[in-house]
Amino acid sequence: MKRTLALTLALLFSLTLLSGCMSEALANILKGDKPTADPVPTKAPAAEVVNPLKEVKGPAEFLPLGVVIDAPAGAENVRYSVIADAIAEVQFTHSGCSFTLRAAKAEGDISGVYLDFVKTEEWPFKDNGLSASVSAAKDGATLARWKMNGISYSLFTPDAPAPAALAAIVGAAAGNELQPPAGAEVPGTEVPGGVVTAPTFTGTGEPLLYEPIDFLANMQITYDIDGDTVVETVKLTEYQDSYGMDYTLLEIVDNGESIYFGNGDADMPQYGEVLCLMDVIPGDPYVEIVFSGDMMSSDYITHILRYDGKKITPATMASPYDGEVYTGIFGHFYGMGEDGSILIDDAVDALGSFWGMRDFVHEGNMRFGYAENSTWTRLGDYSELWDMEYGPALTVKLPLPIYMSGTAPEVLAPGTKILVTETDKESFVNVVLQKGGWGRIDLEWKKGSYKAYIAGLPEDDYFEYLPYAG
Ligand SMILES: [Ca+2]
Ligand SMILES: [Ca+2]
Repeated sequence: MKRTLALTLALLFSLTLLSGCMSEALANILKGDKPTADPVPTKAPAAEVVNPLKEVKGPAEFLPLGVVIDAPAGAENVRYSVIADAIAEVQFTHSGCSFTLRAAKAEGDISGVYLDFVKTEEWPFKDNGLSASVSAAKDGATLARWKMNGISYSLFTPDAPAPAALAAIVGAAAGNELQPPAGAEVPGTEVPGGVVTAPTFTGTGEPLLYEPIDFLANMQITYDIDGDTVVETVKLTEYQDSYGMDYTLLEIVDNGESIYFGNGDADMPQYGEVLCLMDVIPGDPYVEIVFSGDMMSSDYITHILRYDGKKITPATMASPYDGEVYTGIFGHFYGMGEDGSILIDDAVDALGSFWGMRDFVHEGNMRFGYAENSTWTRLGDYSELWDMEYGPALTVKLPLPIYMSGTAPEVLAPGTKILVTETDKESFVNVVLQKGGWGRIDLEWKKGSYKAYIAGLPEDDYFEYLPYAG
């Protein structure tokens, strides 16, 4: 719970990013507009003003961006930022130079550095056939850029680093030794440690697919998904029936034979919003297929499918509402956390509706469930949302029992404004108060009802308006 909370409090998600589109701010940065920590004020509603550069607490907060970077061991003055909700940035000093390390799931130059470089060299990585492009300016300022697994990286220093130091830091960030050109002092085997790098399969040498292989654009991919060294083709077909309704069907073609998923055996998205291969369940020879999208009007479903060479086994989940086991996980697939949990975002009903994210874990046999102590945590910035007419903030109408800071019993007076930030959907919501502080409100959900009771009274009795969606 703590991790997800910390992770989400600091992030201003835009749903365009969730669906994989580049945010305008990011697009501008890639075009050459420098991010600024001090955005020009606009007349747009306060909630829409997004500061593109946001300092965050640590590398865990980069996970929603799908990147994993950190400063190397021995680094000092380490600072973490997220730019335009898309680029992870770590600033640090090392070996007498200041460095800025960036990573993003994006094409092009993410460095934000616009200098006239006098020379550019390709420095090869030792083991993967890739290289980093290293450019130096007249005064020694140096920029290294490389790309791995669909992620662009840059490392910039305005100082003049020793080639060995630069190679060691790039190598540490990339998880692969970098070889400076002949003549430069070759770094020892001692690469700075303490750097988090993408885990790798020990068996086949293939990267572990926490990083998804996205094939939504083509809706088709050829890959060995069952680990038998022969490739399969995975295809998504979108079609309309004679009434104009949209449907989807997944097909795996293995050795000339087709096997289907979605023809009546599961709720399916009307079209794909996430379609990728990803090793959601590690430790087996299979690469799972993740297919997620909207079934109809913001009812999302996520299918995680495993093909073992004979049959497709879909992920299931027991509904927290009625205990029934359903095929698929209700909610939109956001990605995976570094601990191997999967992140699902969805509309959550708890004293009104909000868009939240929660950790799920694989419990075995393709059954998924909430991670222990996880909660649905509101996504988005809510610091300016207190005075809108129909929520999301709630105005207390009846004296409301609450546990301030989770433990101190108190009663909130009518007129108090609160905002739901978190819920387990079982027994409580956490709220922040406009006047400051946070508290926990005990709720009871009766079976089959999306509305809850507080101290025996229906939730509606306590508030002037509850902003439920749909
Ligand atoms: Ca195969
Ligand atoms: Ca697997």
